[in-house]
Order: sequence, then structure tokens, then C-alpha cells
Amino acid sequence: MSEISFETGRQVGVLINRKGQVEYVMVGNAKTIEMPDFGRARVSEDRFRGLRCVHTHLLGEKLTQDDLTDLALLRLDLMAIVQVDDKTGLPNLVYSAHLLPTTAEKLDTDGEGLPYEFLEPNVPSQLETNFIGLINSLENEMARSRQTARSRHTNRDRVILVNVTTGYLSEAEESLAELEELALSADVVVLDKIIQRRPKIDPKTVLGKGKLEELLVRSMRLGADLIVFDAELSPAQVRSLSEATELKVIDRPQLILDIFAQRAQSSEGKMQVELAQLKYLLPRLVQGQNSAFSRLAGGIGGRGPGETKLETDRRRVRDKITHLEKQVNGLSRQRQERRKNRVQKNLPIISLVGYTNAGKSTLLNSLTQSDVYAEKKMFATLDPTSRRLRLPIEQEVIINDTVGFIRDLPEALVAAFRATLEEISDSNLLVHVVDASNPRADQQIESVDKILTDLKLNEIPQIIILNKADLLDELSLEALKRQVSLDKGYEIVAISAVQPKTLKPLIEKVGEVLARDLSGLAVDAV
Ligand SMILES: Nc1nc2c(ncn2[C@@H]2O[C@H](COP(=O)(O)OP(=O)(O)OP(=O)(O)O)[C@@H](O)[C@H]2O)c(=O)[nH]1
Ligand SMILES: [Mg+2]
Repeated sequence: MSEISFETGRQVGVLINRKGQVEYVMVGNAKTIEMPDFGRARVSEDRFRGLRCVHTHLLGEKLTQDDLTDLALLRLDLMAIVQVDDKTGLPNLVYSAHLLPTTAEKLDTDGEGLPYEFLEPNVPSQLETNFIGLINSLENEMARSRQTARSRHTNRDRVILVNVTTGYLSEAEESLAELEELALSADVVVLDKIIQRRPKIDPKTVLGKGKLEELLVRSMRLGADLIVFDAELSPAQVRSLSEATELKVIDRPQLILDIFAQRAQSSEGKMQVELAQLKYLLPRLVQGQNSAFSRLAGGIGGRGPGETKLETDRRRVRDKITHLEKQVNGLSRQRQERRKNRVQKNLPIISLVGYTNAGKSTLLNSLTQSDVYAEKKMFATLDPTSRRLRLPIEQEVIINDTVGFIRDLPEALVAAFRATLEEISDSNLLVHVVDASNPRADQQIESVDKILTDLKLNEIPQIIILNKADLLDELSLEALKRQVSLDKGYEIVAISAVQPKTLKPLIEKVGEVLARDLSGLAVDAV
């Protein structure tokens, strides 16, 4: 090989199987060589490819980054290069590397794993590695570590989170932190987070080519089976990304929908979530049909079997949406009846609204000594709950817990939950609960206000509760209070929902605002 390489001035390579037979021969140019396309042929997670690559280098290079990427992406048994002597054409040193099972990775200073192990370079006649023994022991180790990894996280999706931004790095980091909270709420195992800053989002693959390759290598090494993008992806982007990575690829709205689907308890909640999922799916089916790919698959005139199936799928989804919408509307009528009864009873209604995880359910529990489900995870509450509460001034009120909000709430979800959310419109007072300990508290207030405005609920009197005050020092709390009152002009009370003794000022404030506004209401009623 060395001599041929020397004579032709090109790199020459072979892929050798474990019996020692040559399966592929490759010829490159002076600087690079292309590996054959293995297409979709995927290697079992516990094995390597069963092929080792040996090729020549003419310019005295050692293993290059391209060589190592090929090694990792193709999961080759070994990558070896033979340096060709530029005077004699005889082989000089042989450099080789193999992959490591994830558990055996050496960590560099950033805690980054190095997936390769380099063998001592040597001249061909002195190479003594028992290659079959080495590869067998690596594969055994890999199978063992997979087993333990599996038993540790039984059946939970293993994900890598990706944010591609054209803006500030700090914003991307915050956004990714929220995405991680969402992912943990969806009960997946977060393996890694990747941020790429680029001048422009790649319209096809979002990430740049190099970063995409890095993502591939990482996902294989860490055994990821899902990639979550911190954005809303177009259907075409999802397709090219999952084709490139051979992994499931989802975006942020889809992740939120998944959480809702996991959480829905009541039949109404389940119906609303399913409706939202189908609404999210529908345009994605439509676009798939318009793509060049399916037109090709459909043959001349674009009416082939592929497209017909898509047409049927679309119709089925649309029918299901219509059906669900009817059911949801039916239920919302029932709910309106119930609401009328409640309004007739003439009890003032207070709704707890706010960003997800702000502490609404916890506050309801503390105020009314109830036991509504509250949890560290996002979107713990999907079904609205009502409780009665007696205020000190001998007045009874109804207090509603509601589903939490989030920035860029998927449109399909807002639409599906409209009925549930509109129930808030009966309220005499909105208690806007804020997690004051969250570094993004002010953005969260903005997001909630935006959704309230979209739902036309911004006319209802509102007080802002800075919750989780126990997690903040006095100064930061005062600063936040000042800032919010400047921005919003609402009444503000700081509390800690987990410390009932801090709730007194809140109850007083509620009584005060209600007394003020209800006197107005009474006049209206006359
Ligand atoms: N330290 C502290 N933790 C709190 C406080 N209030 C709530 N929490 C915690 O915050 C987490 C979220 O509380 P929830 O009451 O479920 O929040 P929520 O607003 O109902 O959330 P969703 O229903 O998901 O929208 C839980 O782990 C609570 O224990 C507080 O005042 N201080
Ligand atoms: Mg809740």
C-alpha cells in the first residue's frame, strides 16, 4: 500500500474484517480519503463495526481530526494510518486509535470525555497488539456498562439539549436552563447540553455542519436516543435533523406537549391535550406532503401511494380534531353551567395565575389547608381546582388554582386549553404568583402578562405575589419589589407559601382589594 501510494501520490486505504479479509479498497487524493457510505446500516450499541481501517498518509501527518471523526461516526474497530516515507516510499510509523466504552473515557480538564485511545506508534514490523483480543474485551466492557446504565435509568429517554442562537450567549444559557427544567419535568435523563452561536441559523439543519458532526459523535458516545432543540423547528428541519442523526428529534413545543400528555389526569384534560397534539401534528403532515421528497415518492403527477396515505392521515387527523373539539366544547358548556351557579351564589372569585412552578398550588394548599398536588416539576397542575376560603372580614371567597404559564406557550395548547383558561375570566381578582427566587423572575412576569393580555384577562384587578421569599435575602427581595412596582404599578406582597405565618399580609390585601372593587360591582349590578 505504501508503495502504491508513493507512486500514485494518493492516499490508499483498506477496510479489513475480523477474519483478516479486505472488504473495501479506497483511493483518495494526496490529503484525504473518503470512507464508503454505510448508509442506514446501524451497528448494535454493544458492538463496533467489525471493520478496521488502514490507510496511508503522504505528508507526514499523524491521525487527523477527520480520521477520528470517521472512527467515531462509523464505529470502526480501529483507525490506523501508515506514514509513507517521502524519499523511499517505504512505510514509516503506524499511528492508530480505537474507541473506548463510555465508562472508560478519560476526562480532560473540562470534564469532557475523550472517546479515543491512541496506541503507541510503531513501525509495521514491530506492531504487536493482539487486535482481536483487544476488540473483544472492549466490546464486553461496553455491553456490561450499557447494562448498568440501562438498569439505572430504566426506559427513560436519554437526551441531549441543543440551543442554536444568533443572539447573546447568556440568553441562550438561560433559555437552555429552562429547557433542562422542562426536560427533567418530562422525566428524561439529560446527558448533555450544547449551545452554538452562529451569524445565521442554518435553514436546513439549524446547526452548522461541524457542530452537527460533533453532536453525532456525542450522541453515539453518550448513548443518546433523543435530541431536543430549544426552538420551534420547521417540519423539514425535523426531518433533515433526524435523518442526519438517525435519532428522534423534537422541539420545545413538542416537549411541552409531551409533559402535558404525561400529566393529564381528568378526561377533559386528556382530551384537551390530545387535541393540542393533533393540532400541532396537522401542519407537519401537510408540509411533508408538499416536500420534494414525497412528490418524488409519489411518482409522476404526485399522486402515488405515498401521497395517498398522507391524504388519508391528514383526513383522519382532521376528523379526530373535529370530534375532539365537539367534545371539549360540550364539556365547556357544562362548565359554564357550573360557573353560573357559582356566580349566582355571589361569592367573589379569586384565581391564582402565574408561571409554571411559581407555587400556585402550594399557596392554595396553605391558604385553605388543602392537599392539592404540588411538585417541583413544571406543569404539576393541569386541571383547575377550586376551594373556598374564609377571609377575616367574615367574607367567603372561591379560590381557583390554574394551569401554569410558560414563555412561548405552544399555540395549539393555548387553543386547546382556552376553555379552561377562560374560566379565569369570571374572576374578581387575579393573584399573580411569581417565583421571586428564579433569576428569570422579571421575564416570567412579562410572559404571564402577555398571555393574560392575549386571553383578554388583563382588565381584571391583579395583585402580584413575590413567592418563595424564604429563598431570597432581604436586599434582593426589596430590589425586585421596587422594580416590579415601577414596571407594573400593581399591589405587591412578598410571601413564602410554605410558611403559613407569612400569608397574613396577602389575605389582608386580598380583602382590601375585593372590598374596593366589589363595592363597584354591587353598583354595576343595580
Ligand atoms: N422554598 C419554597 N418553595 C416553595 C414555595 N412555594 C412553593 N414552593 C415549591 O415550589 C415547587 C412548585 O410548587 P407548585 O405549588 O407545584 O407550583 P405551581 O405554581 O402550582 O406549578 P404548576 O402547577 O406546575 O404550574 C414545589 O416544589 C413547592 O414545594 C415557597 O414559598 N418557598
Ligand atoms: Mg400547580
